[in-house]
Formats: sequence, structure tokens, C-alpha cells
Amino acid sequence: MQSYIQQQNGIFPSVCSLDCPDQCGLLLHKRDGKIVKIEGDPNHPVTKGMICNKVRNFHKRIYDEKRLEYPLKRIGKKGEGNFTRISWEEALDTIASRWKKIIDVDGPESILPYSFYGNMGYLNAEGMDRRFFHRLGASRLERTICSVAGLIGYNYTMGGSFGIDPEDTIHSKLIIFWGINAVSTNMHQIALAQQARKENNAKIVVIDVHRNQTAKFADWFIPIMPGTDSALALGIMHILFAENLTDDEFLQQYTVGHNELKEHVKQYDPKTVAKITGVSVTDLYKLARLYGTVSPSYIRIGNGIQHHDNGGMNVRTIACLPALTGQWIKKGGGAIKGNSDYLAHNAKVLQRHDLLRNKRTRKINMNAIGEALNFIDPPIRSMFVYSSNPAVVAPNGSLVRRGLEREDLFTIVHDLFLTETAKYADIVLPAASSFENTDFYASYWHHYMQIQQPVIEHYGESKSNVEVFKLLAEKLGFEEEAFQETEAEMIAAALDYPGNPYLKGISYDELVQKQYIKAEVKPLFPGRLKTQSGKIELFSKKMEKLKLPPLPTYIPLVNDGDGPFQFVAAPNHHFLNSTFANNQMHQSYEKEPILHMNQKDAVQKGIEDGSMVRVWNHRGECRLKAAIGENVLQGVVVTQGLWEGTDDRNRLVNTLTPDRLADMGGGAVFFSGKVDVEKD
Ligand SMILES: Nc1nc2c(c(=O)[nH]1)N[C@H]1C(S)=C(S)[C@@H](COP(=O)(O)OP(=O)(O)OC[C@H]3O[C@@H](n4cnc5c(=O)[nH]c(N)nc54)[C@H](O)[C@@H]3O)O[C@H]1N2
Ligand SMILES: Nc1nc2c(c(=O)[nH]1)N[C@H]1C(S)=C(S)[C@@H](COP(=O)(O)OP(=O)(O)OC[C@H]3O[C@@H](n4cnc5c(=O)[nH]c(N)nc54)[C@H](O)[C@@H]3O)O[C@H]1N2
Ligand code: SF4
Ligand SMILES: [Mo]
Repeated sequence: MQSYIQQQNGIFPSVCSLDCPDQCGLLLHKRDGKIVKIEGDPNHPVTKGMICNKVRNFHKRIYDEKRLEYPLKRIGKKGEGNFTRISWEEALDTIASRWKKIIDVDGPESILPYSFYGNMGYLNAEGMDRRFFHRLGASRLERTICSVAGLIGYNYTMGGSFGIDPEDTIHSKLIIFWGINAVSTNMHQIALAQQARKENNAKIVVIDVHRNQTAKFADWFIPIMPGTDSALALGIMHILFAENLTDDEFLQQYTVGHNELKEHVKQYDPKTVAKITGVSVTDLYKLARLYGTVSPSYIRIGNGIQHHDNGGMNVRTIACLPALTGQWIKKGGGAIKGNSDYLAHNAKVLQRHDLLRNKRTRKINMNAIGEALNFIDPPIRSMFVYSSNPAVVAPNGSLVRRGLEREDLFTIVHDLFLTETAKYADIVLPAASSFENTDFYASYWHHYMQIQQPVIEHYGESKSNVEVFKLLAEKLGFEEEAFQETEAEMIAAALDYPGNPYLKGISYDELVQKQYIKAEVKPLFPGRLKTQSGKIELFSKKMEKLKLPPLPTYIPLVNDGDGPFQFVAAPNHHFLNSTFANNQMHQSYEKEPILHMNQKDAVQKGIEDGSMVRVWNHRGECRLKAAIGENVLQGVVVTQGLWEGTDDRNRLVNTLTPDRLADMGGGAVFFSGKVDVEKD
């Protein structure tokens, strides 16, 4: 049979490669060898043919005239964006010879890979690259920018990334979107909630610092002060225990520490909690009683609450709530923070951990990249950036860009576009899009694994991550068979993993045949969790050992003393992180970067709706357009979207965000910073 690539015309199955929980099944329409239309695969059991506007237009990105076609070498100043075409041979020779010199003088740890999930395919995001950098002995990057604090927090309570099956949420009667802007970031959860609302009369509650699109979709929107969600959850617990709204049989059978918790939450009385959170005593009672009486209830825990100094504890605390009312044993009851452990593959084999000879190779937290590029000792001499855009997405952006400006830093960027980061590169390599490669994908929300087989030829001279790291391995004389394996062999090996019983029946061959396969999931209860006790840990001995509060606790944000406003720079609807931010159509949908501010604050600061404002702190400044109203509480300002693609660096909101680390896992604290605002 002809491969998809060989067929010039037809409709081919595909999967969305973007870092989005929905991981939609797609159909690519091809005419004369080119993709002309992208639609959702109507047969995909969760995404059901609906896709977002971003990806409906993705073929325009694939064939964008700005897309990189061949390797480049810098001829202008760093950051300026002046390059000239070179051959792959010259590019690879330059990298190999510079790296050999660097390794001779400073050792391999002076080279740093920097990547994230511009493409979620495992071979390209954490397969061949890991093999290569392990073998090279480069510094290891801790990939902490997204969800690690919440992941670890959730695990203290639940023992792993295991929530309920989102397909079951059509049975929920109460759905709480907590710190998640799902209309923009998890649209199929909205569709399922809408179905529950229609069929079940489900009530939908949104708890957020911003009256965003998801808040408007809700039956009840509860605005809250940033970083105070654990206090709200503890206040709910206080009322549930006080009013006997708990499921004591469930607590007895499936949890540890409920007696200690009951005692502990007495301090979180409604008045105290109202003062911390900005949620009134009346609303707090209303919310707690709703949660204590409506069943099944489901909490969709978002990323927003964990991009804070106390982010891990926020998620750890909220994750305790479903146990109090015994939700986990009801269909459609429980929570999802993430579900990635259901589809866990054999990462050791895929990433070839054995190739890393020095197990103590230094680790660098990606959230502190600015600090690392400028101050770490011994210094980083070279950075290879792929599938990420740190000049825009990393916190404390001015410091990051100052690091990227270093003349002695040899920087390589592999991307589809000349991103803001690529402008600082010495060598730029063109990346193939996911539709041009073979890879396998697992959603971190629904339970389906999917495969991508190449549908179109590589654009220009572009190459996939897998290909680039194979070529570099060859140049550097790495002879291990790990660098010879085909994509099919890598997928087969990764999926051969008896360690994860949920993977039963999922193999490379089956995926090729079926396109998507569901994990063999069973309800979590009755059953044993992967916590120490096998139960839900309301009291965690593990945390106690690590000198963390063993019971859920409210810990205030760090006050960085930088002005009166809590600054939340969240994602927007039409970009995906900085992806699409360089595209005029997507920019025009979003119009321009704005700053939501409360009416009362605006009056006090003399700022009118629609006027330009200067937003600043000790890290730097931005210029944004003020939107005045009641979309945020007093003392809070919110902007959306990681804007780039213009020469105006005043819109790079991460200039203002702190690069401190969260309470757990070295997570990012994008939303815990403070700023001042004045009329421009
Ligand atoms: N359209 C679109 N979709 C995306 C992305 C995108 O950029 N654009 N990014 C993708 C990625 S990588 C991720 S990680 C996910 C993230 O998607 P989500 O899980 O939705 O997380 P965020 O959008 O970061 O934040 C969610 C909400 O948290 C709110 N928030 C901030 N601080 C607090 C707080 O202290 N308490 C409460 N209750 N709310 C708070 C913000 O106002 C925001 O509305 O989305 C993915 N999908
Ligand atoms: N202020 C603020 N900052 C944030 C966030 C926030 O909410 N607020 N969110 C944070 C979060 S949750 C995340 S996950 C990060 C995300 O940050 P990043 O992972 O850096 O995400 P993107 O900005 O989408 O950049 C991905 C890049 O990968 C490229 N790419 C796509 N496919 C491939 C491929 O196959 N190969 C190669 N080599 N390149 C490819 C794309 O063209 C794009 O330039 O941003 C974080 N930054
Ligand atoms: S970005 Fe998300 S919603 Fe849009 S097509 Fe991809 S997976 Fe689906
Ligand atoms: Mo993320």
C-alpha cells in the first residue's frame, strides 16, 4: 500500500501535536500533495470532529511564507534577526566543531539543551533528543515550566496523575472549573459540561481571578484573589465537617488522616477565609453546601492555581475535596488535574537513560534560565533550543534576553519559524512540522493514545527533531545502535511496557491500524492508589518527612514588594503559548495585548478605559492597553497572551514575571508577581 505521503490526494488521519489537553483527532485533506483543509475527526470518541479555530487554520502555518526552509547563520547582532542561508552540512559541521572545542576546554556540561512541548510527539519531544544529550553528557534541563508544582501536589494526595475518565463527566451534576480557562484551553471539557448541563441539569461553577470566557459560560462565577485557593478549599472543608456533609464511610475506607484534617481545618473559619480569598462568607457557605449536597460532583483543576509560589499546595489541597464527600466512587464524581499516568510508556527505554554515564550530571531548572545564562558557574557556553521559545515564554524575560545576548554563548535554535529566541541564535535550523513526521501521542486529559504517520513531504530542507539529533550523533561519532533505530522501532519499544497495565493492547502495529486506542482504564475505587498507604493521603507522611506541612495548609504568596497589583499574565484564546503569536490573522483575532483592571483602581490611578498604560516592576516594563471594569478584583491586573512577532518588545509580558520557584518540583510562578501601573 502507498504511504500517506505518496498519495497526492485524499483525506488522512492525524492528531493535533500542540500542548493542549484535548489532543484532537484530525483529518487532513490533501490536494496535489499539499494540505488544503484541516477538520476534526468525527469518529474520535472524545473530540468528535470539533476542533479549535487555531488548528482549523494550521495549514496556513505550515505553508506560511515566513516558515524556515533552510539552515541559517547569523550575520547581524544577536537579537537583530539578520541571517544568511547555509547548507545543512555547514550547519552541522559548525555545531560539531564548536561543541568539540567547548567540550575540550569546559566539559560537556557547559552545553545545555532547552526544549519544551512545541510538538507533543514523544519521539520528537523526549526521545531521540534525550538519547543524544545523555550520550553527549550535556547539562540536564529540568522541564518545570508548565505543570510540575501541581503534578507533585496532586501526587501527594492521590499517588499519581490519575483522575477520572473525562467521558464520564457527562454524568456530573456539579462541575467546578477551578483555575482553568477551559473555553480557551480545554474546549472538549466544555462540550462535555454542556452535555451534562443539558441532560443532567448540571450546575457549572468557575473559580478564577479573571471573569474570562469560561467565567461567562458558568452558572456561577466566583472571583478570587490570586494564590488563595487553598484557603478557599480549606474553608469548604471547615463547613463540610462542621455541618456533617462528609461521607464518613468513604473517609474511613479510602483515606488516611481525616480525623487530623477535621481538627486542623477548624482554624479556617468562614470569616478568616473570606478575608484571605475575597470570597464573601455568604458565597463560601453557598459553595460549601452546594459541594456537600450535589453529587456526583467533578472538579477540573487547572494550571492557573499552580503557577504560584504556593502552587503545589493549592493543588494538593483541592485534590483532597472529592474524598471528603466520597465522590470518587460515583460515575462522574472526582477530579482531573492530569491523567498522563494512565498512558505512561517505557521512558527509560525511549530516552535511553543508560547512555548518561555520569549520573550526577548537573541539572538546570528551565524557569531559572535567565539566572543560569548570566550567572551560573561553571558557565553555559552553548545552548541548543528546540520546540520552545524561551525569549518569550520564560519568566524574568529581560534577564533571559540579556543571557541570550552574550557574544560568547553559542546558540542553536531549531524551529519552524524565526522566533524571538531564534533571533539571538548563531545557527538556526528549520524544523519539520508534526504532519511531516512519524510519532505517537498520549493526551494528558483523555485516555486515548494516537499515532501520526507522515502525510506531507518535509517543507523545504526542514528536518524533524529525531532526524537532527541522529545527524548530530553521526557527526560526533556516536556509534550506539540507539541512534540508528527507526521511528517504528522506537515506538514499539516504548509501548512494550508491562509496568503499565493500562497500556494493554496498545502497540505500534495496533496504532497504525486503528489510529487511536483507549487505555484499559478502570475506576480508581475500589482499589489501591500509588501513595505510601495505598489510600488518599489527607495527611501525608511523605510531606512531613520533607518538612512540608503534612496537612493541607494555606501559605500566602511571597510579597516581592513590587507595587500594589498582583499581576496575572495568562494564556489567550487564539495563541498557544507563543505559537501563532507571530501570525497576523491570530493577532488580529486578539486585537492587541490588554490589561484588565478594576474600575476602583483605575479611578485611583487616573486611568481611562482604552488608554495605554505602563506596567512595571524592578524586572522591567511593558506597555499595554487598559480595559477597565469589573473583570478582576481590586488589587489584581490580568493580561492574556504571550505576544511576539512584532519589533515591539514592550509587549513581552514575561519581562515582568518572577523567576522564583514554586513550593514543589521547582515549578514556575508566573502569576505570583507584583507590578505597578500608570498612565503612559
Ligand atoms: N488557547 C490556548 N490553549 C492552551 C494554551 C494557550 O496558550 N492558549 N496553553 C496550553 C498549555 S501549555 C497549558 S499548560 C494549558 C493551560 O490552561 P489552563 O489550565 O486553563 O491554565 P491557565 O490558562 O494558565 O490559567 C487558567 C486560569 O487560571 C486563572 N488564575 C490565575 N491565578 C489564579 C489563582 O490564583 N486562582 C484561580 N482560581 N485562578 C487563577 C487565570 O486567570 C486563568 O483564567 O492550556 C493549554 N491550552
Ligand atoms: N506569562 C506566562 N508565561 C508562560 C505561561 C503563562 O501562562 N503565562 N505558560 C507557560 C506554559 S504552561 C508553558 S507549557 C510554556 C510553553 O512554552 P513553549 O514550550 O516554549 O511553547 P511555545 O511558545 O508554543 O513554543 C514552542 C515552539 O516550538 C516550535 N515547534 C513546534 N513543533 C516543533 C518541532 O517538531 N520541532 C521543533 N524543533 N520545534 C517545534 C514552535 O514553532 C514554537 O516556536 O510557556 C510558559 N510561559
Ligand atoms: S489545540 Fe487543542 S482544541 Fe485545538 S485542535 Fe489542538 S487539541 Fe484540539
Ligand atoms: Mo503548559
